[in-house]
Amino acid sequence: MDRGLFITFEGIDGCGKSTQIGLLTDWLEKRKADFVLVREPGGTPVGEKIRTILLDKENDGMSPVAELLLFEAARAQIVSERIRPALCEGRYVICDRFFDSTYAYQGVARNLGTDLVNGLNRMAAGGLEPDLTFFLDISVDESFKRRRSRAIEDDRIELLGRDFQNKVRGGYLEAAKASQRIKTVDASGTPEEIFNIIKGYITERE
Ligand code: T5A
Repeated sequence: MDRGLFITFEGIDGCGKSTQIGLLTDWLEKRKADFVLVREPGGTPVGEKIRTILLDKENDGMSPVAELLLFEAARAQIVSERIRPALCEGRYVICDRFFDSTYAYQGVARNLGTDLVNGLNRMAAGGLEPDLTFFLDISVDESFKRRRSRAIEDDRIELLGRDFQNKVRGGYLEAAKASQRIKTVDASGTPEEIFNIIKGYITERE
């Protein structure tokens, strides 16, 4: 392979991405693999400022188009500043959310249109695509149960509620149907069961 492996994690809010990313980075560390871990929105000084604006529940009057463009702006920055350089150095890049989030949240759930979002995604990512994407699929009921078990307050997007999360899930299912890159993983099991499936896909791809 002439560049590192680019792996992204996706799913509705509270699906268990952070938990799986923690297991993956522990596994990569044990294998002494060289990796970079980033998140979207965020991952750069500019991107983290944009993240604060996007998730602040005081900003409940933000227009859906402004929201879309802010996610894309943060993405353009992280791709040029962190992701592309790391991949060119042959490192693994693990990214907590990437452009499939914009497809599902803004393109489908916000109803801004998937063609428009696909075009902006390509522009912001400069044509870069993940090698492997894990869509951690759980029901909205289960995600709400998991979110209640955390001791943190809901952010602006989490406050949009169950119907919104159901639409997001529909967007992911639609994206996964159309792409070989996206692996739908049943995320209702234990963290270890889920990680075994993920590890299998990565080993197969290396
Ligand atoms: N967004 C993002 C857009 O709208 N468009 C975009 O383009 C992008 C990039 C970002 C928000 O922005 C939106 C999507 C989001 O709303 P985020 O930081 O990614 O925010 O927010 P979340 O997806 O909500 O991430 P969280 O960190 O809150 O949740 P995780 O990482 O999915 O879940 P995790 O691992 O923290 O687990 C949640 C709880 O469940 C437990 C954990 O211990 C924890 O308590 N848990 C399990 N319990 C039982 N069984 C398992 N297998 C479990 N796995 C985890």
